[in-house]
Amino acid sequence: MRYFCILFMVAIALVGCSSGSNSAKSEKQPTVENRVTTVEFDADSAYAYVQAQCAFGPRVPGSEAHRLCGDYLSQKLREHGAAVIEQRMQLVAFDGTRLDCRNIVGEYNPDAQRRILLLAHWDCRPWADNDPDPARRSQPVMGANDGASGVAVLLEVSRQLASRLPSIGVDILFVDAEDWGDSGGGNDDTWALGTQYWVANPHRPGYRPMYGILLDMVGASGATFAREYFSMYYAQGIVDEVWRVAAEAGYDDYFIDGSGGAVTDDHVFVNRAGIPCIDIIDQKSDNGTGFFEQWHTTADTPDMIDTATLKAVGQTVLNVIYNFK
Ligand code: AHN
Ligand code: ZN
Repeated sequence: MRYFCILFMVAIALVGCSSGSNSAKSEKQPTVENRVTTVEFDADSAYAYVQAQCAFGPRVPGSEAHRLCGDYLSQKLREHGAAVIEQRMQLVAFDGTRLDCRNIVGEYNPDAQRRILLLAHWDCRPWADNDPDPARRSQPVMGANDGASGVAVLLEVSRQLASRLPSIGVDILFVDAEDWGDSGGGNDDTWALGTQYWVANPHRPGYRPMYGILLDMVGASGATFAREYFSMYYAQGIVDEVWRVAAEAGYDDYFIDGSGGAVTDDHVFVNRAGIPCIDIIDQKSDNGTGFFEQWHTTADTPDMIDTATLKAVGQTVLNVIYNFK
């Protein structure tokens, strides 16, 4: 009798569950092929990581804010269960400045053969040379969007990885000294110095992930991620897959179908080293700079970050990781 009662209660519970979820469900039933992950990207948590970075001040290489924020990023990755490797190096900028720099890697499943690389630059540009006010152009940028947004999304991704380890290996790479480049000189190699160093000195000899995903300026309100030119040139299959996963989750207003301009960004140097790497980057064709309105100005501050944009990018990255076949 007792067994019967238990069975009866289980049956009631099951009926209750299925009818409850059915009532809110749309016509389309998920199939095994297109089921999405249950791992939820928390955009409020990501936003808090933007604020935390900006609270140090502009993370310009050589500054106290830079040093303290580097420690903070390493510590967060460790807290989130990653094995952390730091690269410390001195790099020489195009203007001759010696920069004390640090690349930070957080590894998940370090022994897995099949790996994905996720990267973002964590440094800030030392000059807001695009500021409308000439008096402010020698001040550093806060880099809430240009820098902190990509790092924040990846910190939240790392927090989720800690709670549910994926089947593949994941490496989160925070690169330094992306933004000390020469905006007038036409020399692309003055940008992405931290990534150029990492390519020449990988954190593990012979490091070969299947592909990389770079996040750059992924927090502005109304952001759109067109298919960036170098990403398509080197890694079209990855662009197609990531944009498909984004659309499947309902983020096709962000991950638009159009082709974007060519951006000299960290991914270019990763691609040149033979690792296919795409750039998820907000481009604006109606703006003189090609980027968001506050790009390389003193107005690149946390108030212009939109959690809906962080969510679109972060959830897409998580779905790519957990639905890897
Ligand atoms: C150039 O403007 C040459 N590259 C843009 C890369 C960049 C700057 N990303 C963030 N800040
Ligand atoms: Zn920049």
